[in-house]
Amino acid sequence: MVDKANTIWLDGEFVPWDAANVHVLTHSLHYGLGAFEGIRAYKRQNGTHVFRLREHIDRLFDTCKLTLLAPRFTKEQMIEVCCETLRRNGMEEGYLRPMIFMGEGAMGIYAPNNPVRALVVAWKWGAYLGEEALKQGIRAKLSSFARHHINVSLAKAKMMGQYTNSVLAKREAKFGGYDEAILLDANGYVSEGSGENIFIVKRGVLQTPDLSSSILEGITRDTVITLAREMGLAVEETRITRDQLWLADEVFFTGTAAEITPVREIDNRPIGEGTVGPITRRIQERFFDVVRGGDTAHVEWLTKV
Ligand code: PPE
Repeated sequence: MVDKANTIWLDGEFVPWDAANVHVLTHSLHYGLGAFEGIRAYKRQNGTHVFRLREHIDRLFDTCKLTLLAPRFTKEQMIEVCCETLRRNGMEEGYLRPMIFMGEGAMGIYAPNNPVRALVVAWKWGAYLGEEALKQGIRAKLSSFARHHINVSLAKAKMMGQYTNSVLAKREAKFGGYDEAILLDANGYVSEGSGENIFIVKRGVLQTPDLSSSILEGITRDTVITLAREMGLAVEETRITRDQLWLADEVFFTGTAAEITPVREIDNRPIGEGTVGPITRRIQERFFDVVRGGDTAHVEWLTKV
């Protein structure tokens, strides 16, 4: 359950948490067209900072561009609203969820004159897959659901309706007793988790699916590629097959919510030793140092609240 905070920003004003409601004829509720983001703010020694806020808002507007939605607020306004939402709720750490969606008015698929609405809500979100998952790693399952083909949907959009694919895959994995799903793309290559990008480590080299595949262009993925290269590790953006995944020395997920979550088993096959691998551990430590620790090598990624 999400703990209630004080206030939510809806269409330009802050309203009490319980008053932030939308009508049942909200177009996006029926048809799923809408853009959203997930952003984390961390408490650092010198105060709360939002991690890579600019890049997340850029992606929010990219999703709007891809889906032909015209937000009524600018990027600068959305950035300020994100910070203000944290301030007004007195949150030192939290998860921000901006959303641009189609409101009520006409029904039917087209409905071009329905208002384009906007919200930003913040809540406290601990480790996405649990504290234990960060420390010990998780058990994942290849999904029977394929990731959207690049021309079936919009892989580079963080679009609301697209997430039924993720929800179906996640529920299938959980009902089967696993922690998370890994989806292959429509051609059979490894794509991503239900809400995470995926990396494998083989003979000391990191590999992750390339951007022309059906993956979301994850901001944590980019963070990890940057940090890994700075640490002297080789990173390849490439196609990965199912058997390469099973035979990897290490596997981990990346995402704003999931942060760096090690994967210790896939389809009942232990990954490496079946524990968290040494490179995964190093990357995880560096990541947490950069987002909430004392590492100041990437202050350009931090927005002070
Ligand atoms: N792939 C998918 C499908 C995805 O949803 C996410 C984020 C990522 C990759 C990683 O992207 P990034 O956060 O930029 O590194 N998933 C968000 C939603 C999770 C949820 O359950 O809601 C997130 O991590 O915030």
